[in-house]
Amino acid sequence: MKLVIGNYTYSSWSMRPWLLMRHVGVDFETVRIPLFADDTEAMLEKWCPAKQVPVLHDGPLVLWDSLAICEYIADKWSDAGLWSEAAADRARARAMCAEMHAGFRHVRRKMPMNCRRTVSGFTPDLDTRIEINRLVQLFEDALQTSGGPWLFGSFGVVDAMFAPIASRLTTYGVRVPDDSTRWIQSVLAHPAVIEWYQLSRDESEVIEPAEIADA
Ligand SMILES: N[C@@H](CCC(=O)N[C@@H](CS)C(=O)NCC(=O)O)C(=O)O
Repeated sequence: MKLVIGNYTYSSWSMRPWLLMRHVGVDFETVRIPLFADDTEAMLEKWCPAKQVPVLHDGPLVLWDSLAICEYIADKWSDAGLWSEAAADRARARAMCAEMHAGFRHVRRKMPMNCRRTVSGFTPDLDTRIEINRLVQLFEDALQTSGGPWLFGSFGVVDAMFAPIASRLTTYGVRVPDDSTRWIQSVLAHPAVIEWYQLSRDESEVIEPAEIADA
């Protein structure tokens, strides 16, 4: 299998399936396409039908969307328990993933993922604050129902889908309630996340729009 991704530092959609695949122990090769570089267009043309990352190549199968890749891994490694056993929990986790996949556009635009640094003095604007509050509500509800340490008890697709949010909240120094803080700490301590951050630190590309200035 080959997983085509963007920059470790900035590509939050790439991070999600990559973490899940590392977590499960899938044997795969990473193809990295640095975004906004001279050869990005040609590389996307070669590997990515929708000209976006991530893309999974598994033999003849080409899957061009982060959530679809996570679903495929959860199906193929069904023993890994990447979705909750109980139908109601599974449905709630899927609703959270769908909300993440389709929403939080202010958080995504104004708090770009940046695994290489922290930003001091960041103050979210009102739209971003409203979305952060919604994220916290989702985390607190899931964690209080499951008892943690992961959103639905054990690590699953939903934790991988929200892992870049844990990264962003840390980068921008956003304070959240205790249960959410503990979940963020668990995400940052996950071996796959530690490896991703190390690979990010090894990168040298800088994408200026994703570099928010300290206040
Ligand atoms: N819905 C897609 C979104 C993927 C996406 O927006 N990827 C960004 C990088 S994180 C990208 O490929 N940008 C390059 C471009 O649009 O030219 C998914 O979830 O996989």
